[in-house]
Amino acid sequence: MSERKHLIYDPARECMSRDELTALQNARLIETVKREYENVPMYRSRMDAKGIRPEDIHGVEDLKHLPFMDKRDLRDYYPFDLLAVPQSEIVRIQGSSGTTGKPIVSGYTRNDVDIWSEMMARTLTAAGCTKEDKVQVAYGLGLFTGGFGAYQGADRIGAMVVPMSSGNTQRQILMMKDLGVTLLCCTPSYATYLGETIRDMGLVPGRDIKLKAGCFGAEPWTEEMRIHLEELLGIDACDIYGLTEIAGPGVAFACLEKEGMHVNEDHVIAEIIDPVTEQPLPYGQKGELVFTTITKTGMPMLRYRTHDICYLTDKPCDCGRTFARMSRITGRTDDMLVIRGVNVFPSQIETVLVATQGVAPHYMLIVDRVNNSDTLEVQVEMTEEMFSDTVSHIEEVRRHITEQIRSVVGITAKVSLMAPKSMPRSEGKAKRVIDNRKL
Ligand code: DLL
Repeated sequence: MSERKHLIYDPARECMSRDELTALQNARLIETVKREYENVPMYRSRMDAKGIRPEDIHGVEDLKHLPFMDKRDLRDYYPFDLLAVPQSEIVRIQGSSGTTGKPIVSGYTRNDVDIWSEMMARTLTAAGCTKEDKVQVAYGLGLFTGGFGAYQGADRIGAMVVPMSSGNTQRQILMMKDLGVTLLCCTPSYATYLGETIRDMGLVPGRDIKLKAGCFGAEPWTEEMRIHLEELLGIDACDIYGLTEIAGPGVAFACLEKEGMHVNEDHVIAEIIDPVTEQPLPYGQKGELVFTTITKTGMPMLRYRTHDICYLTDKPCDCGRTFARMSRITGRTDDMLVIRGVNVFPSQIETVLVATQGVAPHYMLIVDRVNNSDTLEVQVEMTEEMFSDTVSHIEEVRRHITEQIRSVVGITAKVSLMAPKSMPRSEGKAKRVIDNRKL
């Protein structure tokens, strides 16, 4: 990894001084607010209602005065009423089913596709990608931004792109092997599935499979899962983050230091707010991530509430980039389960499961309400070795997981150990929770 470790796509930008960066952000923010106010009636009326005029915004310091935007706005003004340009300027539509069902779409101008490609080129380079690499895109290519984002970034670098889209797992592996693919882009849950299938096919990473790195994201995953994937595939696994409304993948990316994700701060301004009081929180404090785009022209987003929970840090990174970093996402404000009054994030359970010997990282949380009381069942798959172990050892593992969950989360869950390969596999964003209380 050493020769690839500190590759930087655009050092002039990614390593600029914080003062230069702030000056750039200030100028771009002022311009964005002005354009948004002039061209988007919804945002103009929202600013008017708060008594704010574009002239009141002098830079990042004034961001806190601006009204928020949220996924609801994309639904209420669906599909085109948040465009700041005529529809004829839009060259791409990308969409997302979102985590709560109804679709949302975002329109991108040529400029927006360009900056998104640049952000993804930075992202892949940070994982060690050069034009010598062969990049397999196993994110879905379609309305979902994952596939196109990865394709555009690799294309910008000049790497050899293998645009597989998601699914067709055996064929993915055949191409990976025959073409000597070196970098894989997909969700972490699909990477797990691919890794297991590679082994089931009798192939050995490092010998038959030449992967050296993966850019995984689009769904929450834990540090424990990263370590598991690195061992399974013999690679460096980098977290990448993004959302359709802002630009798709590449809004933030891990470098090979793997300590948080650098936010592309020359294109977006990140804030953390307290989700209840809506007040900005300082670096280091966990809260809801909010983005303001400062170069996007099609559908700019001002103080867009992501509902993702993390913290920001401006501590210098050994890679030399000066962009602040966001931590791994630990959950969403809307996927927090409240079970018998206790707040539970699926990621807490994942941490316990992935760290347990004898179970595979395939799990499902089933929440229900029985006799007026919430119940949580954690279904997790056993490994083949565990499955053929003694009944008493299996029971010991089950008790261990129950204990760990109680100590980490604070509630007693029913733990069900499932037969190997019995749980559904994900080719895209994994569904980990079934909350029957919502039915
Ligand atoms: O998932 C964009 C993407 C594609 C990111 C490929 C990374 C890789 P959406 O479908 O609009 O866009 O979903 C955005 O996914 O608000 C987070 O809740 C979640 N998410 C994205 N990346 C991560 C990540 C894409 N690295 C929503 N860790 C976001 C945790 C993530 N959650």
